[in-house]
Amino acid sequence: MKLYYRLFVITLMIIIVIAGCSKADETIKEDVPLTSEAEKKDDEKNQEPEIETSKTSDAEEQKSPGEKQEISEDTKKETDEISLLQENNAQTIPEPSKTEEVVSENDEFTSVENQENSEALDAVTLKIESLADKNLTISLDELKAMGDMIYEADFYSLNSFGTTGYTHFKGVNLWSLLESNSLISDEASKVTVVAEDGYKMEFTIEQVKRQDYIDETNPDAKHPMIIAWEENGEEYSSKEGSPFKLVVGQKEAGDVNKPQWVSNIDKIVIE
Ligand SMILES: Nc1nc2c(c(=O)[nH]1)N[C@H]1C(S)=C(S)[C@@H](COP(=O)(O)O)O[C@H]1N2
Ligand SMILES: [Mo]
Repeated sequence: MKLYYRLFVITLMIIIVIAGCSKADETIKEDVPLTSEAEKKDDEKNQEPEIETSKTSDAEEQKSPGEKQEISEDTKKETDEISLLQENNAQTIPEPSKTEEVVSENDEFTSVENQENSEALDAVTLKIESLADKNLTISLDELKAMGDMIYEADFYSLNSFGTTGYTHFKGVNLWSLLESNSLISDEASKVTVVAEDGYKMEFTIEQVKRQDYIDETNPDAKHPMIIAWEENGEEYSSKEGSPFKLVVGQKEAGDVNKPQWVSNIDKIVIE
């Protein structure tokens, strides 16, 4: 009887131990999926911006098929704008590291920081390349101080779809700028304005020299070609690329002048 009792007690203890273990197992099993689900949610959050932007570019792609060359130019510009935005977004993420402290602690962030700084420095200068290696880099502040050479007016625009508009621009008279810096040599025959996205417009010296571009809706207007840094009272932000735009009026009534407005100028080449 004593033996049976002992066996019974031992069996009971074994059962209790086993039951205890499986309970503990369940607790662990419950913990595991909880953690991974929390991680999943975090991952989803991190991916959200990516999903959104890829949707945007899909929408952009759907716009282009079957449209004319002019449209694909615009679409390209818009796509470039989106990728620029994406780049900016990518650069916005490490922004909390902008304080000196974090920068010196983390080499990776230091290089991002330096890149940002050099891009910002590049952006506020206008580069002019000319024959005979007479290259010039002018800062925005220097341009703003050019007194007489500064031109401000409402410019009429007509694009190839027939869309029209008026935009107020302030900038420097391009011909005066080139002349006063002796950048137009006798051999020079053309001026090419090149944008950061590769878009460019080529002009003859005579076209750049001309000071009486018209506005077919305003008989009083006589515009020079200008390099604008301000549009409708607001300066361009160098965060959105080079803050310079070439602006020109119309050669004659009906002249489609808007495509000639080269935005985000990278450089001006005289050859
Ligand atoms: N850098 C750059 N400038 C550009 C273009 C471009 O693709 N890249 N497109 C041109 C064309 S075809 C037009 S109609 C106008 C459009 O100007 P908006 O974007 O201000 O409407 O910009 C012109 N300047
Ligand atoms: Mo255009």
